[in-house]
Amino acid sequence: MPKKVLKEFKVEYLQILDESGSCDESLMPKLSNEEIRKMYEMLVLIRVFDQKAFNMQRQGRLGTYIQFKGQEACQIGSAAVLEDKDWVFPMYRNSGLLIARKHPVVQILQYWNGDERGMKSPDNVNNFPIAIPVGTHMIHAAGAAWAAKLKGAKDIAITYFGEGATSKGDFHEAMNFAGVFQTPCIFFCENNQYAISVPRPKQTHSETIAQKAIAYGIEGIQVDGMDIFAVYKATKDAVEKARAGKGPTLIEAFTYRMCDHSTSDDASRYRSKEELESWMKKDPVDRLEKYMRKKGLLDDAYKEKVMNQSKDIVEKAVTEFEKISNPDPKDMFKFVYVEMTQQQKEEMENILGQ
Ligand SMILES: Cc1ncc(C[n+]2csc(CCOP(=O)(O)OP(=O)(O)O)c2C)c(N)n1
Repeated sequence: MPKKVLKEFKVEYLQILDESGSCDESLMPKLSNEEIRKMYEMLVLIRVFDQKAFNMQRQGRLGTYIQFKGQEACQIGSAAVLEDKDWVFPMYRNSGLLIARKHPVVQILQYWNGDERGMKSPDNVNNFPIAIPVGTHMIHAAGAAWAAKLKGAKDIAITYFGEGATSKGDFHEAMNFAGVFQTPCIFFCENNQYAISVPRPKQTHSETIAQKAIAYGIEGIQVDGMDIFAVYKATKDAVEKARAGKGPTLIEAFTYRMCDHSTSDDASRYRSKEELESWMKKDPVDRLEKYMRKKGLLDDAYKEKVMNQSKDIVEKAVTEFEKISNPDPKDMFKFVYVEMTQQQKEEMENILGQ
């Protein structure tokens, strides 16, 4: 007996700007030249920061660091849509996103040097601290979005995570909750193809991450994560929908980590040089640059100016960081609760000998 088709689904893909820097004008979001320049300046700034932080870790000047090279368009393109009061729940690979969200560069360095004070969000900007545990912050975002809805506020929540995190229960719980309660929550997956050394096909049998939304009655879309205009447009659509009370969206940004997983990793042990090189051709910063050259928005002098101003911002932050970076190890114990427990006192004594 032929089976009846109950329902059919599709997964949409969005690319606006291709590798050669040509853009599909019919899909292009409304952006002024000034807004495009601002995006470019942010892309360069966070790339310069990323490289500097990595170098500092290698020089023994920073405890640890998680690079995001290759994923800049995901972070800058989506942040460009958000308002300060929106609730942002980032992951460890989101230092670039935080910079775009007005988080002082000096504090980000402090944080990666083990000083938790670095994660104090600037006043009037609703950034949560980055989540080091994989995926746990997705449920916080679903809850914050629900709170905004109950309060009748127009704020939305957005959470960022890797494709590996979608194998965790937290992802499914958060998505289910957001779907059932139609919370204004955006799930932004930076699918960089690897969860440390585990490639995406070993992480999930789904062909896309976007299709996982279907199971929860949520809209899902895959975008070219190296294309800042596609990321911007998909996030803008999702944010407008959420603010209008029309529920959550899952955005899968198809991207690549052009660096090691962390400063304790060596990606050359599990990825080929050829694979990396093929993704380098899609580089999000080069791509926007090509587009801007074609449109007369960028020339060599402007490019150099942006590079110099980025280096200047980062170097100033490094100098300031090195002046103030002297956390007292006792703080780890002293600031967990208002008063230290007996156990903490003993731990402090055992570890620090006082
Ligand atoms: C709850 C938890 N389990 C395991 C880890 C160790 N760990 C750190 S990163 C990572 C892989 C995550 O991959 P993905 O979610 O794809 O994000 P990506 O690092 O690629 O950006 C794992 C397993 C952790 N930090 N937290």
